[in-house]
Amino acid sequence: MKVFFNGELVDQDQAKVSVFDHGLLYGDGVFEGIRAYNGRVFKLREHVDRLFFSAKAILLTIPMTHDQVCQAVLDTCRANGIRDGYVRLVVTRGPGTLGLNPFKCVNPLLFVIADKIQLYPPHMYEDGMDIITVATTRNHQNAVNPAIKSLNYLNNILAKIEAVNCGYEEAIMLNPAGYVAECTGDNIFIIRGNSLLTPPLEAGALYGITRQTAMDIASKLGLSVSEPNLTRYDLYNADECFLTGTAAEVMPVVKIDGRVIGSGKPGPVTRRIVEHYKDLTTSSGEPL
Ligand code: PXG
Repeated sequence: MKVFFNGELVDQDQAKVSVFDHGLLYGDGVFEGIRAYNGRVFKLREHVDRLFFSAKAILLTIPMTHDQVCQAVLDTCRANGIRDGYVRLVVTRGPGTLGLNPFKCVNPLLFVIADKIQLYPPHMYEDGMDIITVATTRNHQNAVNPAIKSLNYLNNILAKIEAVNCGYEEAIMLNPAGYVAECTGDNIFIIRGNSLLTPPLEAGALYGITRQTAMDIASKLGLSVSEPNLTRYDLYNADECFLTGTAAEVMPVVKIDGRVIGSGKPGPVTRRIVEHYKDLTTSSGEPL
């Protein structure tokens, strides 16, 4: 496998990160997870935009232009013959001293891995997922703002541990005010009548690329789309529920905290959104 590393494509065993890299020592860096479908990289510009916004928020200078980063993603996919796959794009603060000060790191590191991913068992896309709310709250926006897709994912990992320990694949995280924020690696949506609802970004949701795509699809289908604060009561009493993420795609949810959602099967509106999402992923994107 070829990895784009420090400006060039190298063999994977040449792609080695220093133990002094602050990405490793402190989780100081940002990343993106991007998908390729049918020989096209889906929503590449949107992902690279978000990478630059995350980097700006942590005062990290990406050592390449926006266009160069897009090109590096395409080159890495091509070098590995990827037509359907998953890209991990990472920028770390780079090697520095054994101290927090990021200004002592002078060479940020950018690398791109193009590989495969299977996040959830395939039957869950048919049967729907059963999820729970966990005790770990989403980071406060004045701590590590959840809008930053940083290498510091411990907040989400702690929630994931709770979910997996209880036998679940995914968990709902509330924000410090008690409203629904999102899941550990996915955004959350409910359908109520003709309305699609999802927590606002300020509730602690990541600006998900799939989230935006689902909202666009729902508008085209004639649903009213809004972003109100949601409580668990709203989730329990929804007609339908689903999760979105680049890796997860659109995942129906049929049970939350033991409460059956709607009919207990993936709902008709969710199924239509899934179909439209599949059409979009296979017909749009930057060609490889
Ligand atoms: N919320 C969080 C916290 C995420 O990390 C999403 C929502 C969905 O965003 P997109 O833009 O992908 O629609 C994410 C992204 C994994 C994994 O291995 C998950 C994500 C990214 C990379 C890896 O579970 N989720």
